[in-house]
Amino acid sequence: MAEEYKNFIGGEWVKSKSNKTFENRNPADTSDLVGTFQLSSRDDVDAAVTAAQAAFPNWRDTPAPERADYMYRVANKLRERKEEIAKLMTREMGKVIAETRGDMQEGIDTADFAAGEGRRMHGQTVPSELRNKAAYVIHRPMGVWWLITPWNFPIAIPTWKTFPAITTGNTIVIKPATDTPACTAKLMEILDSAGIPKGVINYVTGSGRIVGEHLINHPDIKGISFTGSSEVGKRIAEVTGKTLKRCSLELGGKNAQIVMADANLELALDGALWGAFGTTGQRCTATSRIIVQEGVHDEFLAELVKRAKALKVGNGLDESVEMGPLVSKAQQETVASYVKIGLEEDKAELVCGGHALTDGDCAKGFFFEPTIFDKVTPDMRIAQEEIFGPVLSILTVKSLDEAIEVLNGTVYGLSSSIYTQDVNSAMRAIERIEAGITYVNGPTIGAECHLPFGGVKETGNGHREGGWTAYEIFTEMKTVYIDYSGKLQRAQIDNK
Ligand code: UN1
Repeated sequence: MAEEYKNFIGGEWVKSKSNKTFENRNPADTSDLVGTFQLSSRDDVDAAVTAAQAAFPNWRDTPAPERADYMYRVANKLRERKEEIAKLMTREMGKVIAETRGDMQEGIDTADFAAGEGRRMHGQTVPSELRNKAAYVIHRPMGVWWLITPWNFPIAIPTWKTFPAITTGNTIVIKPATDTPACTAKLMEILDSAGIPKGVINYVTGSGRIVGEHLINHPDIKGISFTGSSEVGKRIAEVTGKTLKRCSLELGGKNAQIVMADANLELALDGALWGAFGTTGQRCTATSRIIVQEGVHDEFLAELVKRAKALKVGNGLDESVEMGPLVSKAQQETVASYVKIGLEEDKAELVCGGHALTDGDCAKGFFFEPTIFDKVTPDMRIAQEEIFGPVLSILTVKSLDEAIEVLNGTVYGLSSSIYTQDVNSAMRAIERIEAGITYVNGPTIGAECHLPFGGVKETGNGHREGGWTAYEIFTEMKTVYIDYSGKLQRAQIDNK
């Protein structure tokens, strides 16, 4: 009998008032039921916000270094439970065990970083124009934040949002994707066992439509942090635009790796394979386009296809497997539909993969072959739209200028990469690529948790979650002036 997971509200594990649950199954083997989860209603959401609101004043007034101390304990508990939760994550989400260990490690690193950051939370101190007057900036917590997290990084992304949000003194309600609620429940257990006061963290599961729309409009929610599709992000921005709630969005990507003719091809191949097929192509940062300079195209493609075909696809709990399933049937269908779209394009040529895997053990889940299209042109849908699966498009260009133009020619701008041994090409690309992240001689994936993470254009709305910038997102800045002259000093603008 699979475990029934409950909501976590006000420090208690409680059932939904709806009395309804939903199932979560292993995408590598759908006979494996990971658990049942609460199909929450608006009443549950309201209860979670009320609990978070009630916990806020005391948590806000707790010194930040004391709040950060909890993060040390959380980091240690994550370390202790790394293997157990990594295994659960592979069962829940499908990515291979080496990668779910990595996802846990990102959570651990994020906790370590939060623990240190709580002792900093720098505001600037600058001189005043006037004598006997001080001027500086402090960061104040805002209240209840609503965090909406995706399924592709079931621990790392919830930690990116939760740890800075609470270390800066906010309280939270988190709603994980319906495909990966179990890992977030484990994160709640860990935060709770680290002694975080009741009501600071609250967790509700269920449909985005029911839980989501209600929360965006909730008057007690002060900010919303969302990672997911550009379509949903735009809807959140529209609603929060009307109420002027803060919202931090990390949305789609159509990330590209440029391979210049002077590149170390061996390195570029390693990067392409890992960037495109790691996490079964289901990272926001995944490489979905290779922009290769003519001259090395044939050699590069032949070797890439050989390596992609050799990837071992299967259940990610098997340590020798290199690529797991897609997260769900719906995702598998989306990927298949994009292969069809690619095949219908005039010139695009399917050179590898293209099919769902249905033989042997793969019949139990949502597997798909590593897939490569060659002769893709920039206007094709497979070169423009986010697929979120193991489908890679190869585009050929003549020059660096053309490569950058093609790279920039989508609505997205999250991650990017250039392989070249020419420092001048690298520097020009760094300056001109429109993306939040550019790697030189590294794949588009693998961002480090202590640096700003996010993108430009339709990938986001200007915020960077990750690193020290996350601590700015979750706080209001207050500028403080202290006049210790003992008399009215008019500001310079008023007395010159
Ligand atoms: C994501 O793809 O949604 O940069 C996040 C990376 C990881 C995080 C990716 N650190 O690959």
